[in-house]
Amino acid sequence: VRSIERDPERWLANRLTAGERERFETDGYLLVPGALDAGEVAALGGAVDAVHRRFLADGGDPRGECAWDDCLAEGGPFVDLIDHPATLPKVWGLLGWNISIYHTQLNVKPPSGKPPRTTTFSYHQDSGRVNRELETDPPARLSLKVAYYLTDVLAEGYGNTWLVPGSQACKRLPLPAGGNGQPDGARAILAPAGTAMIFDRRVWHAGTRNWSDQVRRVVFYGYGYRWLHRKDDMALDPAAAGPSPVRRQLLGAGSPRSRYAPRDGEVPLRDWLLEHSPEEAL
Ligand SMILES: O=C(O)CCC(=O)C(=O)O
Repeated sequence: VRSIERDPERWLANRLTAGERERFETDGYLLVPGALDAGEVAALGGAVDAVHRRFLADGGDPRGECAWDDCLAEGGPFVDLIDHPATLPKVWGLLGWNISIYHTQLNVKPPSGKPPRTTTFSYHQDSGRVNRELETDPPARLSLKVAYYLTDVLAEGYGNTWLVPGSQACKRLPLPAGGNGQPDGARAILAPAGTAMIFDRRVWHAGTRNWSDQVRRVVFYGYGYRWLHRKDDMALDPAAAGPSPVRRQLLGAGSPRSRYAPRDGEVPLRDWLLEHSPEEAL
């Protein structure tokens, strides 16, 4: 079994570069092309479809969006996304080591069968009440999400994520008058299957209707500080994730006090960085 402890080079090879940091800080997101190989895309696609079949069997709309929280609890190929070598080094590069997963979601958008519309999409910053209850302006970053694209989204109209680059500094987003058209600077994310998109929770973004004839499948993994309360039940049996201490950290292991005031040896990712990439262990 692959693990960061056994095979550190696979993770070290993908550390955040200065250019990637600058792009993330400027735009509020970062694309990681080829994060998943074809085998991973196929395995995850199959696992997503299995959940989608349950959604349909429970009366879900075959043309509607299926947004299924805590997909990590399904186990199988979702487990390897906890600490994926293509993305985890970017996540710790951006947030540091005192992190864990707070939320996962799989998202299936079948062809809606509807004609395209020019109505303004539903832009939001992630984390609901956080945006009202944090009084700072600009808002605090706190968390980010990694979106893994499991189908090609190569043009507009395919149920793309839309976002406004640079808007992570904004408490409010000016919207076009009359509810028509998209805000200044908004763009559709285009990505072949296997791409990961890492985005700041504060960047204003929107899910959109799928007007194409192809299903869109995406899986989201959210990472935040260990002192944040998680959003999901996170029902995965930790034993199913194997013995990796870093994985266990990312699943939420550790004492409540260690989330705020970790002592030496209490945060496995910090210990790992101290050994392998000490400048990132600060
Ligand atoms: O489905 C999408 O592309 C966007 C989802 C979204 O709005 C979110 O993750 O908060």
